[in-house]
Amino acid sequence: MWAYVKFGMHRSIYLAACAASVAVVFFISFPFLERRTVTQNSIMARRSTQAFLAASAAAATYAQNVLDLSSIEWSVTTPNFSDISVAGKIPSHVHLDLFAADVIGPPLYSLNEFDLRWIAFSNWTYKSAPITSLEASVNTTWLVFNGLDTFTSIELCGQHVASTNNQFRQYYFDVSTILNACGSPTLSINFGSAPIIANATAALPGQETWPAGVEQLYEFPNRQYIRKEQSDFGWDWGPAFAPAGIWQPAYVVQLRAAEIYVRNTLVDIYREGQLNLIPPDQSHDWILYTSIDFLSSLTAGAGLRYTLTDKHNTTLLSGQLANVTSNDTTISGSVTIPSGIVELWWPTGMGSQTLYDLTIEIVDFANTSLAVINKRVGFRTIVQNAMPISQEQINQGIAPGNNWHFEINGHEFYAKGSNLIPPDPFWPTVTETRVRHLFNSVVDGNQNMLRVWSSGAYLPDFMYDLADEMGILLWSEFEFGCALYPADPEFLENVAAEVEYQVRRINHHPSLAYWAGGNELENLELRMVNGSLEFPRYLADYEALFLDTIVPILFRNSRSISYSPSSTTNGWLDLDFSKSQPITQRYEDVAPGSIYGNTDFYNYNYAVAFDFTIYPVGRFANEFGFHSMPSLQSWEQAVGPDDLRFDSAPVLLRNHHPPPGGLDIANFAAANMGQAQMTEAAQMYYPVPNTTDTRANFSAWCHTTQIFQADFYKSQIQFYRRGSAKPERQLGSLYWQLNDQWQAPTWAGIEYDGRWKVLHYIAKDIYQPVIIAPFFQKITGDLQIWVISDLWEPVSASIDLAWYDWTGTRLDTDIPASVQIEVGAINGTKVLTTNLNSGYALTDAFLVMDVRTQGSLPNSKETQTFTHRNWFHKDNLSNAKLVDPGLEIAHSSETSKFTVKATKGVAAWVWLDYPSGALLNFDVNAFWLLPGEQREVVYTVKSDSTDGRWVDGVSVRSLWDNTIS
Ligand code: BMA
Repeated sequence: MWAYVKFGMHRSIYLAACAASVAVVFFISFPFLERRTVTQNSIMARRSTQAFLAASAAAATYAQNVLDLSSIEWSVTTPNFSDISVAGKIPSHVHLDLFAADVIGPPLYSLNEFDLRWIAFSNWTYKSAPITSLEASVNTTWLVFNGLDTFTSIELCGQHVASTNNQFRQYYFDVSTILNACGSPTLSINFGSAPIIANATAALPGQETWPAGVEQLYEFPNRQYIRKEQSDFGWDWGPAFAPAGIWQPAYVVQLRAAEIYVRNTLVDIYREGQLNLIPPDQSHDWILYTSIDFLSSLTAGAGLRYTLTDKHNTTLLSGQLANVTSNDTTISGSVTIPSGIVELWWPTGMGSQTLYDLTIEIVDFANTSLAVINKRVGFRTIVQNAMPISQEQINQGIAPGNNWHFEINGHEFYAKGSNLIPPDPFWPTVTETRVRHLFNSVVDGNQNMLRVWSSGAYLPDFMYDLADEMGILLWSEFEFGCALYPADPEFLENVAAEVEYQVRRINHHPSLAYWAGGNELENLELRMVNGSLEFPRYLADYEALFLDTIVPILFRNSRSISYSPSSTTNGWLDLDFSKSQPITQRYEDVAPGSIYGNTDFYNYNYAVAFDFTIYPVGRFANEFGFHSMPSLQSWEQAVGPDDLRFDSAPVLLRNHHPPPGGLDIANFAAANMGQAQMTEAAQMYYPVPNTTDTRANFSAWCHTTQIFQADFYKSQIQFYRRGSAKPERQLGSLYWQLNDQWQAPTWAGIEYDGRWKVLHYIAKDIYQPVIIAPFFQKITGDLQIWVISDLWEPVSASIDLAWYDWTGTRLDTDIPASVQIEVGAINGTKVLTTNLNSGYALTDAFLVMDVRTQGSLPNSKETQTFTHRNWFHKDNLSNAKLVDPGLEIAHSSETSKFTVKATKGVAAWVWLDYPSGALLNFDVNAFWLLPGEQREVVYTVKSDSTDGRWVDGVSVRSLWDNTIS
């Protein structure tokens, strides 16, 4: 049993909730509000709370006195515990500042998630030292906050300035009058407990409610009533810290007469005449539209100048923007950019990521510069095409209904990728280095699109910048998910301000691919209430928020980006651009035999995992998955050596699938269910480890759960990709989920510190441009073999097929040894169908399939050879008569390579493992070898604290090792 000690004392706390929306005073007795100092026996390195958002600060600071509030001293105190007073930081969270001051242990260690709940149930005050560098002779002084998490009451010089209640808004306040009457100004930002305020908001008279279960309850309840990162209240892959703090940069801005401060800039680049959701005419010129939000006021006659330069610093175009309009807060203008002047931006694998520097200057009537804004932009169109299937498409064999795919610069392409979750429960620890490693893995993993899942936070600009450079398309979402949301005027107004700010901030990034309103709202949430008498009201609320509020703001600001209210959807039924909200959703208005939207698929009945006949048939798969354990190396960062067991409390209770469903920290039943799904699946399909070395046994079990996960995803990805050749004309596969935000069993393919699980290697393999794949139906015994290509030109492919037994002896069967086929552009071809119910005794055999073709990547003149190997076994490997493959491994430091050889028998799921202390990836892993075959494995080291000694700890195993006791 685990040793959580619940201190018995109850405290009554007086909490002055500071949300404007909850103007009530709480008098609450809360049993969880007990403070524990958690022991720091973690080897987890402290992460610097580096100012991750410095790069996303408002771009121009021109001639004004701008004080970055991170440059002065701050203290953090709480009225709930008078003995706590520590140094505070900006940007930061209370947990991070308490950890830095040794008041608490590492939040992600062991069971600290539960032990630190007292922080979330307390109020916190960030108080500045006296601000001494302010100027007296200015016209106006402003406080600008790019992000406050979440409920604050702000005081300057002891006077109330404002209250805030939305983590995702930028707030700015004119504090000139307060400052005029203040000698030595100090700023105090009082954070109210988000869980307590969420509960109080839910209990407000007249508040919207929904049937039980509509809010998917993870840990803290009532997240849907507040505008805070939804996964801060717990999720099935993460902890619940509900952190508070000044999580993004903050400034004091002082302006003299005629000075302005730019606080946000929209740039929208689209083809002349382009409308959202409609494929534009690619021969049209570009329109570059900009709209700049500023503080203070502009004198009459202000204008806009621009310069567009390329990467060689050569100016392509410059001059005045036309159609300039301005008001008290915003100035806008546009220019036509002739089509041929600029090169297109393409996603990775489809061409180069050409970027341009755009400089915009706000000038006064005398052409004197008032502000300069720099943005890096790209020229591309990206459309989510959900147009009705045309007769021409039907004639090509495409099923009727609607399209659902993306088009880049007028070209369909196959979207390959995964879903991104917040990389850390504490965003201020998310540094550029961490994201660069992660995004490098995305590109190395043959992925071109990430879905930025919608119940985290809007990504900081530096993440979009990296995606712009690396060619990763970011399907982005507004932060709503797995619940229905209120639609009272105050809530909608709050969301409107959030949407306006975020859309304008992000829109210039060419990597921005799409906006969706929220996660699984249409396919899951609305369906959950569909039978209810209240359904019309729920639907009206849903449309008020996700159509009537969001769409006019988005479409007014951006002509370049498509939108859907829900990530998983049947798409739109009608578009009418004479209305400010043009979209009518289709919902369930579907005709039999027609195919409309995208798909989402989870099935924890592992017994049918490889039965592809139950996978959803749609135009695009935007979520699917199954969880697995992280590696031993990750677990060692998170729990003590004695806890390295599936049934230790810290390991078990970090399994949040299915979610604990509340604040009961000891929900062993739910956790056990999740563990059982993984372990039973492993047991069903593979030999499982049974050694007396408990640490090695734990490690091998963790690894085997990863093999099942990867195998299951591979089976689905092959199926979805084959859909490009089927009537569904399926054009996308984004699995759940790319990354982790702590060390725990989750759906991730990449662990918290960046280590690749088996899944990421297998996804890399099966996301190659040309693949060969088996499709076996147990019931009929039919085996089909397909070659699938997402190249934009047809190719001719050579296929080799051979059956072997586990000793590596080639079997004599009547399957052809080699076949030649043609595969169309973004299409697939069936190589053959055979039946395994008769003729073969193949229980102890497996099929090796190789494809080889020559072709070019899109927009590349270079011809290259594409090869892919796949394998198929009719029976589960748990029943296979595996033999010792006699694996040998050798290292060459000159070439940064390992050579792995099978000397005796077939090696299934060969796995190179490396020790803690370094972060690297191999170019290939989790492959198979026939006896006598060897494979060179290149490695790329991303970080190393072992002085190169990690090499000595590299080991190799295959599934056969699971059979040794
Ligand atoms: C889907 C996602 C997430 C969730 C995942 C795994 O529902 O949208 O909300 O974490 O599945 O359960």
